[in-house]
Amino acid sequence: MSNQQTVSCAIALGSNLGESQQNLEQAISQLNQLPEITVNEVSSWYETVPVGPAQPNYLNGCALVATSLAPHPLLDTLLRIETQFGRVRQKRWGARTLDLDLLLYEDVVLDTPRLKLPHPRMRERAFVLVPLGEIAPNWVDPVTGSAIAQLKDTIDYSGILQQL
Ligand code: A4P
Ligand code: MG
Repeated sequence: MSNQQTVSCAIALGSNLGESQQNLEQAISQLNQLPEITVNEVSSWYETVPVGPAQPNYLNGCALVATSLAPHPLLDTLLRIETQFGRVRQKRWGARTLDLDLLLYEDVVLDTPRLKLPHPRMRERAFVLVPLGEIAPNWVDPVTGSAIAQLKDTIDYSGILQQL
């Protein structure tokens, strides 16, 4: 990625089907192998209670990356990697081998049919804010003006079962 302008992004990872920890770790290494993406930080993995319909517990985590990709091409890259892991979209909020969500792209605020930034549900979710708070506590959410560490203080942590 030398000589290219890069931006900082936060990505959420989740899996509750198959070998979840292996899926998450392989997804990180696939991201890092792309010339347009460098993974700079990865949180711990957390076992979490599913939000939404009954399904197996999740493993969740977050990563900070530098990328030369614009927001939509970055989303396309994340969706492509999900598909490589055999993810089949059945129902919304259903079980999945790999979910990669784009949480933050610098301080960009975007509301398009395919991509919303920051991720619209990140502020209410312990399975996002706990791992993100580990690696980016001072990142300010451009919508609320609150740092991740502050947002983290406003939520219920009971869905976080253990830190691996
Ligand atoms: N999309 C729009 N904005 C974004 C963004 N910032 N990042 C669009 C990623 N995608 C974004 O996503 C549906 C579409 O959202 C994408 O095609 C993209 O164009 P999806 O991954 O197919 O569907 P989904 O993940 O089932 O739905 P959604 O609404 O993204 O669900 P969430 O909010 O991601 O929740 N419980 C625990 N404990 N841990 C989890 O990780 N995840 C979910 C899914 C539910 N419960 C969970 C967990
Ligand atoms: Mg998703």
